[in-house]
Amino acid sequence: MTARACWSLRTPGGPGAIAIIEIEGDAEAFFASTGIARVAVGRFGLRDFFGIDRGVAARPGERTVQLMPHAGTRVVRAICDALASAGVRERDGGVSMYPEAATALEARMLDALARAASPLAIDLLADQPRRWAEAGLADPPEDAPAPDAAHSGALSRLITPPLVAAIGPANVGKSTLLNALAGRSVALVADEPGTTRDHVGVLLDLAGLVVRYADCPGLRESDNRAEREAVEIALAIVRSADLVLLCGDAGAPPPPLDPPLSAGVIRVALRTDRGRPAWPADAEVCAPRGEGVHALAALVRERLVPRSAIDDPRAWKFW
Ligand SMILES: Nc1nc2c(ncn2[C@@H]2O[C@H](COP(=O)(O)OP(=O)(O)OP(=O)(O)O)[C@@H](O)[C@H]2O)c(=O)[nH]1
Ligand SMILES: [Mg+2]
Repeated sequence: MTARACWSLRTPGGPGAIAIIEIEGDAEAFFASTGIARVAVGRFGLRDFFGIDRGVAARPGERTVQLMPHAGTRVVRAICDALASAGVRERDGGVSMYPEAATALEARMLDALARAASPLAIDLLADQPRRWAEAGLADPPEDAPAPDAAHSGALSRLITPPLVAAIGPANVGKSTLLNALAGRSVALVADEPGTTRDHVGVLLDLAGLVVRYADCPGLRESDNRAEREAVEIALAIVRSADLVLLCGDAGAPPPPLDPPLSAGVIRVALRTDRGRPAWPADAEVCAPRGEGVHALAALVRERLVPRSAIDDPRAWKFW
């Protein structure tokens, strides 16, 4: 199915007890295509919604079905996504988890605001209805071209945190760096190669950009199977990262990454209290003293979401 049924959310978005998702159209085709067990006209019953949640399904009319799942935003969103996958489309123009929104663009903006991870996103998103109106598109269609095409990808990182992976030889201070960036102790530190066995993943606010940060085990030869596997996992994380911090002791160069990465790389010289690096580092840090930590955070933000994108006054395609 189909354009033969469409859904709309009857209850306000945001967490609550029960949401009502109303489907209008060919109800029999709706049950057949979604796998939700049929409800007869005028009846209701407990139903499974795509394995996501169980709730009441009601059939107040021949062509109307109401699904009443738990109203946590994630549950509602997952069910709406599953409806979309089953071919049930959102009702044109108005369906919204945000009934207070005057336009579909405003609803999209409120939805992005609810999901946005980075503080930097808030003002930018809130300003979007004004910017789109200025561009002559007060309510742009879903497939409207992005006025700032060059920047949309970077700015989207303000909504969905990008992955930053720190990697390098063992015992050079990678976990100490993470603790300094986090401003608290999140990773174990010890003067012993192989201290980080499994990667440590945390959400970090780096100069206003929230990133998923993975502190990886040190790269080193080992007879230990678990340690070798930890290094394999670390390399897989690095391959999927948006940005890699290739860390090395200021007194010894970091290893070249082989194969070369598609992601950007920042070469970070650590433990600079023991001397200046003899290799071209992009950042020099002495984490226990806090030296170079803010500058590194700012460099990460600049590489992932450049200031030129943040300051671009044009409308941003954030959906
Ligand atoms: N002198 C000095 N020592 C540091 C500095 N940063 C970290 N260390 C010390 O270096 C040792 C190793 O630090 P870790 O942060 O555990 O190093 P790592 O790279 O995470 O090590 P693995 O997890 O084994 O790969 C610890 O004894 C730290 O206290 C620094 O800037 N200067
Ligand atoms: Mg470590």
